[in-house]
Amino acid sequence: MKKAILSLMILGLISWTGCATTQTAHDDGGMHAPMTQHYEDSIFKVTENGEFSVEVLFPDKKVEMGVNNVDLIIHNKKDEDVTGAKITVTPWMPSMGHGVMETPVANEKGGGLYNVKNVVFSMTGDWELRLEIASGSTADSVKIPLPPVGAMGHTHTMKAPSPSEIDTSMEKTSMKGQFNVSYKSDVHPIPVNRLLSWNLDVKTADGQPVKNAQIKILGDMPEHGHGFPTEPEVSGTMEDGQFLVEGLKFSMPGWWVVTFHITAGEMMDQVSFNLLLN
Ligand SMILES: [Cu+2]
Repeated sequence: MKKAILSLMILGLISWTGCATTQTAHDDGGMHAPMTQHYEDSIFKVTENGEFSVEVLFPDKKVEMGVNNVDLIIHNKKDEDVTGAKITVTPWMPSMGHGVMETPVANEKGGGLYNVKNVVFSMTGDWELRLEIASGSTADSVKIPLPPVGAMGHTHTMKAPSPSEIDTSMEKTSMKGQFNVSYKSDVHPIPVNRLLSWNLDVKTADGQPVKNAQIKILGDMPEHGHGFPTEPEVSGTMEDGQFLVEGLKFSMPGWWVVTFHITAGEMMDQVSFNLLLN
């Protein structure tokens, strides 16, 4: 049983690709039906008294001996983001009955996301994260077993570039050079966790507005391997070359890539925009 859970978690860690799905958690005994796992690649656990759910993600795609970086996503009983929580994180090695000297610090990023730097695993083996979470008058704790530390040997091919290397321009030429595309968001700077509409401007390489294009949109968080929580749509042409994108929602801060696949007559091309959200 324990083995099965572990290998599930390892599978989860290895398959960093995939889309965001909202799944009902299987390990809550059905007692907290509204709590769901939001991210396919996370380790999901409900706290001891059922007050919170926690999802653990490793933004660096690895769990290894030494210093690790951990993202925690906290939801309450109603499956709402928990903001302003006080979180104590203790890396614990159950088999050895010890923790570590270094105390990791959780930094709130908004939208229920907390980043914990300096999570130190001082040796290889099986570790767990012990969390104490307090929000308002509610407090609860949870022990989250992690995939074996140091046994992964898995380096993910997609190394996240540093923010300074990411081109965040809002106007771009498509991959094959067929279109010049730019976007405008109805709310700017782009907020997290809010429904947005974009106005997409599509022109041919020589500057002519594009008529009757079919446009598909895809969202991705390369560091987390998940996409949009919603299904945004390009709802049609407003006038030649102007398209309305509705239902966009960025569920968390960080690096997002929004890709548009554009088909117009004989032309077919794609363009990706990078966004760094706070
Ligand atoms: Cu994410």
